[in-house]
Amino acid sequence: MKITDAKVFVGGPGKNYVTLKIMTDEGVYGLGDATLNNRETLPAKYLQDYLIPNLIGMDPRNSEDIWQFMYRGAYFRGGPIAMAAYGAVDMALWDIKGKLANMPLYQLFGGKSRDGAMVYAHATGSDLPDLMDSIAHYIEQGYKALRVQCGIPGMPSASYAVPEDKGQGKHYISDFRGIRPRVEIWDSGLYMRHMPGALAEIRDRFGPDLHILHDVHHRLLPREAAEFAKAVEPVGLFWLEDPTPTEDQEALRLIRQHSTTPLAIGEVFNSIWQCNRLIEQELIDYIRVAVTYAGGITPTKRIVDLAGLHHVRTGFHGAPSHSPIGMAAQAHLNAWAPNFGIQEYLVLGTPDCDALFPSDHRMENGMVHVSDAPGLGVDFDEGEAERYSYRPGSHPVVRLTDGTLWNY
Ligand code: GCO
Ligand code: MG
Repeated sequence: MKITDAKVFVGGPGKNYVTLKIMTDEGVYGLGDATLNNRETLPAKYLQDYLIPNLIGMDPRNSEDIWQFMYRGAYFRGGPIAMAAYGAVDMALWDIKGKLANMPLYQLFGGKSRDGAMVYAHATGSDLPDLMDSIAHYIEQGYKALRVQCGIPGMPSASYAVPEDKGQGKHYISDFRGIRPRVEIWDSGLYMRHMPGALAEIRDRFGPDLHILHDVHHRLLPREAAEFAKAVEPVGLFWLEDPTPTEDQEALRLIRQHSTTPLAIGEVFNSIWQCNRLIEQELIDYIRVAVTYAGGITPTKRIVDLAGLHHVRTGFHGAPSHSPIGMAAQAHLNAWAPNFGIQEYLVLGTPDCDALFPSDHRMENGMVHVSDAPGLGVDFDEGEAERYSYRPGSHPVVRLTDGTLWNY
């Protein structure tokens, strides 16, 4: 069996999804996702210029050897762009394998460990009362877990993932006004004074059963993060996410020494080598990698297995920028993983997105139920894809009140 051709598409409804389609001489094709938010053209180029010319003629069933060829075979290997490109190839090869076996992917991993995988959505508000309304709205829809973010009184501009005005969503995932980023102003002191009390009020209002998550988005210093994690202990968070920038992993030890608040890290990691120590030393509770830019199913499954040895559970990244193809790969891992924790899930549900990526993965009452179709269980409509093309976008940049550049 041979790979005969492969194509890359960039675009989608309100997103620049990077979709790979690998064709074979037996007519079976596989789909993969290389979407790297706001850098989408780069994994696409890596696929077109370097990977696809090498893949043609290879046996698509040898997904392990092909992964090693892409990773070890590249002298300058790894990094988010290359890993997103390898990830798309790896997903597409697993898709082909599942279709050849006539089995959904979770069966190839070891079968189902659960009927539905709990997900969380993003509740957000320009201020605390606005956030309370957003939480109530999601609870009505059956969500059991919510990430909660709100505007901070006195903050010179809206902060991470928070709308400027009451009742509005916010396009913080991509700002398609162009390649030059907007600037957000950040003050850690204001945040530290407001947010623990806000989280406590949320707990009081919604009771003990709601799983409350909160994302600091890499903005605190290690000592501040330790203080924050300790202050929010009585709230009983499901997790506190990215309290500090991820490069300095010793910071997690300081936070751990001062608090039992569960910690979730890893949405920007693209390799097991970036999280193996954090996992082995049990400095985190949830690993947040995404199957797309962690290099695909093959390496992500290794991370999940390592995590399982150390009581670390999964909480795969699933920001709105993720394509239904990457989310489908995660749905299969979530159905199987003995150490599944939760899944961030915001992608499906718009008619345009469903038309581009038809699938029967189902979301009901805050749980994802994985498709039983062979392979990934998601398709790609090339006719629909013609409606879309790449639009340049950017994340905001963050500055402190004195102008110093900070972590977005
Ligand atoms: C999350 C993330 C995202 C990121 C986004 C950047 O927890 O979902 O922090 O919201 O900001 O993925 O592209
Ligand atoms: Mg996050």
